Amino acid sequence: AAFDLVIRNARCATAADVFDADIGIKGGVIVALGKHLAAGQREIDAERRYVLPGGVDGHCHIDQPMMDGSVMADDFWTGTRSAACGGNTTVIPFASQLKGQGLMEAVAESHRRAAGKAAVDYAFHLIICEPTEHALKEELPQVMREGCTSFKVYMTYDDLKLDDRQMLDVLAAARHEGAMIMMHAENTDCIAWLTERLIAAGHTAPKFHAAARPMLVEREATHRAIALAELVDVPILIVHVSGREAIEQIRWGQAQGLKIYAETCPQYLFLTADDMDDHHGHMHGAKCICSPPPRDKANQQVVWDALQGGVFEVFSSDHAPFRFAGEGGKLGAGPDASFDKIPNGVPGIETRLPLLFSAGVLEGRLDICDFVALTSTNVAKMYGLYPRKGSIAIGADADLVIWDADLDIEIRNENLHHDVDYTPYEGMRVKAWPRMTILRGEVVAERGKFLGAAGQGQYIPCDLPTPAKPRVRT
Ligand code: DUC
Ligand code: ZN
Ligand code: ZN
Ligand code: ZN
Repeated sequence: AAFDLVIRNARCATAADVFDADIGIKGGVIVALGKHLAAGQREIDAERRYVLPGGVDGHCHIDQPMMDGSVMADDFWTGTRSAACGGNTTVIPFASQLKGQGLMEAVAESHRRAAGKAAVDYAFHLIICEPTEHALKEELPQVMREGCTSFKVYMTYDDLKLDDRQMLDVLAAARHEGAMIMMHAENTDCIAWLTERLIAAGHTAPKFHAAARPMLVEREATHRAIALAELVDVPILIVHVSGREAIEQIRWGQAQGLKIYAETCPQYLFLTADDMDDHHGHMHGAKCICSPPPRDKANQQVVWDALQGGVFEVFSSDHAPFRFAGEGGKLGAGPDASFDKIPNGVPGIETRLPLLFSAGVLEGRLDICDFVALTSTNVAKMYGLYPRKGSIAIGADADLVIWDADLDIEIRNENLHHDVDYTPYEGMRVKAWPRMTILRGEVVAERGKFLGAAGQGQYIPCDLPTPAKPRVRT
């Protein structure tokens, strides 16, 4: 046969175009696009369903070493199996520097954790918490040569936070080396001050997490992040943007001509602060604790508007797999744990794409090309994986998802493939779900069933990300 696999009658959608074609695949790569392609060893009839580039989840946490006693429920096997069933073919979780640890060692540790387990392709970002001169001058260039070209830095969390001076050092190193910086923007002193006062007043329930991190806290830090990036003249990406006030700052920075990229996540479109309230059951609000917190209903619309308006470059899950019950999970500090002792983050690696496809594309809020851009193409570009990932093109990896878009499915945790004991989206209905996920020409998931194997996913070193290039100024 001319091809290993031919997908017939595909309604292909990329970030730029929609076209009907057969897709010819050989050696795991797309080698032909056209009508009436010759026979393949295997043939799949897409029956004119949408066929999109596999999702690239550019922000997820899988088996990440933690310093606070919390434990991630998903390892690279369960996390990537869940990703595959949700229409993803590449994930970019975080390696994380622990205090006293070198950058090379931090990345090596994550390679060990992933080895032989991944069901989809993966790359790594690296969290930097000790930006010493040695780390930035010697080690950072070294980890970049090994394919880790994006770094996350935090303005809050005692174990991770950098002050503004350290931030400038990291930004300058990123500019020098061509790395992408992902910024967690929340004002740490405001959070600490508010948290102390809330707890002193006896306000320890999960819902007070939102009161300890109001939009102002994110707005101030977002503005500061933009100012620091401007001072150094380097692009940055502001991750998990929750709502109106941060969005206003980002729009402002973008209007100045600064390269300020932004990411948002399903929790800011589909959850609200009310989901942290106790009336959903004692401590059940802990399930929706993430930072920044979800805001109110009106704010969800502001995030939709910004998605439509081009403020956001990427849409990621921020999958943070902490179990509700058990050690290291949401209630690891006790059945009545104070909100500030509950690990932050919600799971969502499998539900990211179905939620956005359904509420975005099928309900007319996003066109299909924008969906592909936000969830795959722009992510691949942002982190140096394009054009191997993120497109349907000759020479690209045959990472493809055939979508069912005429369903009526209720999201239930028992049908998901992560190892978390809940989903914050339990009971929500979606009309779309991946019918088939294809990784480099191999079917790895079909209609909610995982068909691949641990170890099938490969490490993909990232190139220098083009969007990280400083502005050209004359
Ligand atoms: N930041 C993340 O990136 N993910 C989960 C929680 C957080 O604060
Ligand atoms: Zn963060
Ligand atoms: Zn409620
Ligand atoms: Zn995260």
